[in-house]
Amino acid sequence: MTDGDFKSYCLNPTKPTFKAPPGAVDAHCHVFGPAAKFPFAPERKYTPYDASKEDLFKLRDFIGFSRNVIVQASCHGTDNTATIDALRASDGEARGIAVVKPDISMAELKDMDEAGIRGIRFNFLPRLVDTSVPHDVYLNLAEKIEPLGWHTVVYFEAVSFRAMKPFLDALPTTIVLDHMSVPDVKKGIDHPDFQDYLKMVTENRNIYVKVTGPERISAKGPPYDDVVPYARAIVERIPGRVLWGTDWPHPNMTSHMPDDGMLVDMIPKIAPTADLQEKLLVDNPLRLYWAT
Ligand code: 0GY
Repeated sequence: MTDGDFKSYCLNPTKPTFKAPPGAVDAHCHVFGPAAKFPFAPERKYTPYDASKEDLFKLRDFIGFSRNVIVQASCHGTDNTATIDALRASDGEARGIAVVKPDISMAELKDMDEAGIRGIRFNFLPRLVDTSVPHDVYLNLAEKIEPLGWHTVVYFEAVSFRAMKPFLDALPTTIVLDHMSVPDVKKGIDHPDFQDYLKMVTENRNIYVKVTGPERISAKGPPYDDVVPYARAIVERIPGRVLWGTDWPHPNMTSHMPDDGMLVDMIPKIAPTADLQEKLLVDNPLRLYWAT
């Protein structure tokens, strides 16, 4: 287990100059703890600082957004109580993504649905989780949650793209890819690795992509200009299947801590027209998370 180098998220973010359209959704963020009430998982690979639902909702208002999608992160394992506690406190303005055990019952899934969970996350990063679990285990889980109208959120990095593709092709649900699957920005957008990825997300109409996580993808650091062409290429190629989020409170960052206001000000660079912004921030997340 490692402790990150940061003791908190950015406490004094810049007020963004970009004005998000009414109803905008931050579709990738987390809550952590407070550990005294919601202990972290014993098998976790890092220990984040506490990041409360109150502070998440404060940030949402500060950056001019209306809603959140709270994603269960590996440090809370399969105990989704902190995520669900935040959903229940959100007055319907938050939905969630859970991480569940393979033997979870339909009754438990229905309780989660009632609380606002709308999907489950499969994490394939060796630095975060045990990646020896066979893909069939995840396929069975996806089949289990499909009748609820839920989707699967899949987190892997570009280096595993070719190994992951048959799994993505086999998933029966809508699929959301975290952090645009972390492209290697040193290769350039014309490299076959990114072009093949772009082709897959264009052709597989089950797939949505989160154009998030520039702080994890950039080789140069803020203001993450080296990530913009990747996000923009995806937004322009599949405008009806992209999502945006802050990734607050940026767990497990060791190089620097991003300014969430500055991340919001990247939006017009990656979605340059009002129409693209409306799809990215409102239409697409509402269709995926608030249709029921
Ligand atoms: C993220 C990214 C990270 C952490 C997790 O599940 C997690 O612990 O997703 C990461 O370290 O890349 O989505 O915030």
